[in-house]
Amino acid sequence: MIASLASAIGAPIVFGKHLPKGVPLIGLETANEAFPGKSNALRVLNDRPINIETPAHLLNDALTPNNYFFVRNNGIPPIQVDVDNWVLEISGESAKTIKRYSIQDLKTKFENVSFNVTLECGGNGRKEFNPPAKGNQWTTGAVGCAKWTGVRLKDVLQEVGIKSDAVYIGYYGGDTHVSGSPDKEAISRGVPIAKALENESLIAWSMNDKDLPVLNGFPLRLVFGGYPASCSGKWLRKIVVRNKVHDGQKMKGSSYRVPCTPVAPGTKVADEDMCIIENMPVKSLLTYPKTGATIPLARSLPIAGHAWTSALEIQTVEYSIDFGMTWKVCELTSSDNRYAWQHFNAQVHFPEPGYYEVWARATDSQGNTQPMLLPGWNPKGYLNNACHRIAIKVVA
Ligand SMILES: Nc1nc2c(c(=O)[nH]1)N[C@H]1C(S)=C(S)[C@@H](COP(=O)(O)O)O[C@H]1N2
Ligand SMILES: [Mo]
Repeated sequence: MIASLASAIGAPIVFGKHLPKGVPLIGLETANEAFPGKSNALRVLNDRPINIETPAHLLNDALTPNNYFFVRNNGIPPIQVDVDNWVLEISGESAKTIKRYSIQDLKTKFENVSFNVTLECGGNGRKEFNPPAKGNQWTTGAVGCAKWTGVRLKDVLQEVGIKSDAVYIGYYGGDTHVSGSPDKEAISRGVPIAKALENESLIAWSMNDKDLPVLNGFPLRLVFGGYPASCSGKWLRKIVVRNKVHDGQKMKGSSYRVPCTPVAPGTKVADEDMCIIENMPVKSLLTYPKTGATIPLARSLPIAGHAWTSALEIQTVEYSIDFGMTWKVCELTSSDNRYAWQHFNAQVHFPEPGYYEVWARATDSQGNTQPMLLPGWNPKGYLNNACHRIAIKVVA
């Protein structure tokens, strides 16, 4: 009994023999019945549609475990998925033919590849904007980095053939609109054709060497690094090659768009002055320690986290303990591949007992860096890449 608990918890239970019979361990995360495959340590923002985020300290792993990966649903996921009979159709006015593939076809006809790719919702950090924006009030947890395995979208598009007038691809998924209406998509977005043809753009069936979790798109999804995760269609059923910017659900109006030129907070912006978000900004997250940690003055504090960008790679990560007056450089790992997050760490010394904040700031290979407190306000609260802050108390 104790042995099986120890293996579930991932550590020996040192005084296990004294644990009263029938008493559950509070450190053991039980399966979450409402959200299959997801840890009950995640934070639920909405349960219809399901939107759940990951507390920063649970993102400390190099690759985000499937049960910790955030979920952003716009609609209701398909209830029963018949993997063997799942069909992906490739069509659209700029496709040379219409082709249909089973998952087995994809696995056998095209080179299977894996990339570690960070996915971040365009609305991550929305909670900090003022005046506030409607929508899920994400704090910092609508991000994760997983190993995705599948086939390159470009290989599949090449076999289908794309016409010279192709400018965009759009996706359709197997989820349904919250209203239950069968002829309304929950979401149907896409990317410019150049993005679709990138080496790391995938049609994936696996996350961290396991099937995709039901809530993350099982059995098939798109994965585009560096773009808002809304482009990475889940429960993927159809890809259309378009001769114009895809006009599916949540491509138009103010969805996943920001003002084409900066505006003052609270400004009303006409739809035609809103531009589609493409590359996501450089960002970082402190995943160790958990905010609120207390340490003795005599010790230095190890800090750790990840940084990511849509550029080639992260160049430096720095930290500050004096509200941004001075910065010190962290150690930084190199990138596994483009769009994988990189890990940083440092040993922090505090001069005297008291309250501190550790702030982290990343700079990428294009010289882009993070704003200390907030980037420009926008009506829908997208693209908040402000420095992440954690609170630390140092005691004598
Ligand atoms: N079919 C479908 N694909 C979708 C969505 C959706 O609701 N339905 N949500 C999108 C949005 S807005 C985001 S941020 C990502 C979230 O991916 P995740 O839930 O796997 O973390 O999926 C995208 N793909
Ligand atoms: Mo999103």
